[in-house]
Amino acid sequence: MSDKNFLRDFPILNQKMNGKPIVYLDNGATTQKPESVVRSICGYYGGCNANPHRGAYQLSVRATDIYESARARVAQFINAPAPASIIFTKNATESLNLVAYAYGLTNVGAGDSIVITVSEHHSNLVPWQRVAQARGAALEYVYLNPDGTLNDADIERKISARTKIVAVTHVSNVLGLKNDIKKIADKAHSVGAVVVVDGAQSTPHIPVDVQALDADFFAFSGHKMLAPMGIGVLFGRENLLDAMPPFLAGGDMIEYVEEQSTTFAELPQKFEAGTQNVEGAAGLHAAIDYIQAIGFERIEAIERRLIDYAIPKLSALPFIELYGCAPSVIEKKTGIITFNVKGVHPHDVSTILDLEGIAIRAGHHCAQPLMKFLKQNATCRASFYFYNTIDDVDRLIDALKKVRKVLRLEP
Ligand code: C6P
Repeated sequence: MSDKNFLRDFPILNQKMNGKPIVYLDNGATTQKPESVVRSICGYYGGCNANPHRGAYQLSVRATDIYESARARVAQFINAPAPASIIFTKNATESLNLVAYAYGLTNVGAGDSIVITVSEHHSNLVPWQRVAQARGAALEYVYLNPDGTLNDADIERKISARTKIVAVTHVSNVLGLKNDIKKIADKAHSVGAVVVVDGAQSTPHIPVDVQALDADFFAFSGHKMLAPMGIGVLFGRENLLDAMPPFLAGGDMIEYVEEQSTTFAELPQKFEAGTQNVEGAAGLHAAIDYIQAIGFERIEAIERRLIDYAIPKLSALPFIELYGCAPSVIEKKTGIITFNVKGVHPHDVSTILDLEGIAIRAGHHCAQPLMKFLKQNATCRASFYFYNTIDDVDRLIDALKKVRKVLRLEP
């Protein structure tokens, strides 16, 4: 299948914006959905909709089967040891909050430390600030080398006997660089800490094996990997999840309720209070089927080809500043390129590119401490997925050449 052929499955990408064929380069924010995913949602509502786990009638049994088979598919996709270790949430943010509140508040005390990196998305930062503040613990940051990679000496320094939790992103949503999770997990485990991995930007792009990574918790969102919005995943080691108190309380997460006390359901129901997003689970199942039919080898090769083509072209433009794109880090890079146009605010760049039909993200990318570390208020970000093409990169480059001219900074 040539790159172009994917577009048949994504009708949204075949339309025009401002009279020009759309070039969608904001896949780090959310990806587009193939028709098979849209069909899976319609199929669920057209033939199987009912409240799962509650009815003894056929439709409810069907809804339960769809929901639970999606869970089994997710477990297989990330090589989790059992479906019971997969908790459905609404997104990576909720998954990370679940760990912070249910594990963090219970296991972190005064004088302990939580270690995160300065490149975390706010979803893997603010919850830990809140836990640290609530418990009188220290929140310590691992900083970066000038090329954007994590500083190994700082990892060694910061993870200490006081550390109870190390929370780290698998791939930065700004720099697009992969972190060596196994190495960090080894260090964390050597001091008895658990490792929480934010997989929001890795799971769609590279194969994830939570056992090989030795992750204690691993969070991601469906919508960044072709699935609908509103479905997310938390993987947790069963012994840790078993020992944790529930996060949300209500229907379907209980075993028995007395007037003054409650016993809780087994995993995974203990962490899934209230009516769940069955349509989202069906869509996530279809999304995984689609991704696995392509294969990560192919997805990675396509993104690498785009990056290898785009970075030298961007570097050759004297008015472009790139972040996290040095030759020394290219091997660690996924399909995210972050840059600025000298003298132009990223929001203006994005608006001018939009006039050319090109969608990129501009702003702080929910990573303000990283922006500060990079000494930038904001940046532009082009993020690719397998359906992007070399033509898309050419359109981006051509449009960027116009930006400073439109603003009369250049003749
Ligand atoms: N980053 C981006 O444009 P949610 O919103 O819960 O699905 O994902 C949160 C999240 C957590 N971690 C990382 C590394 C992320 O990139 C994101 C979402 C989007 O970069 C929206 S801010």
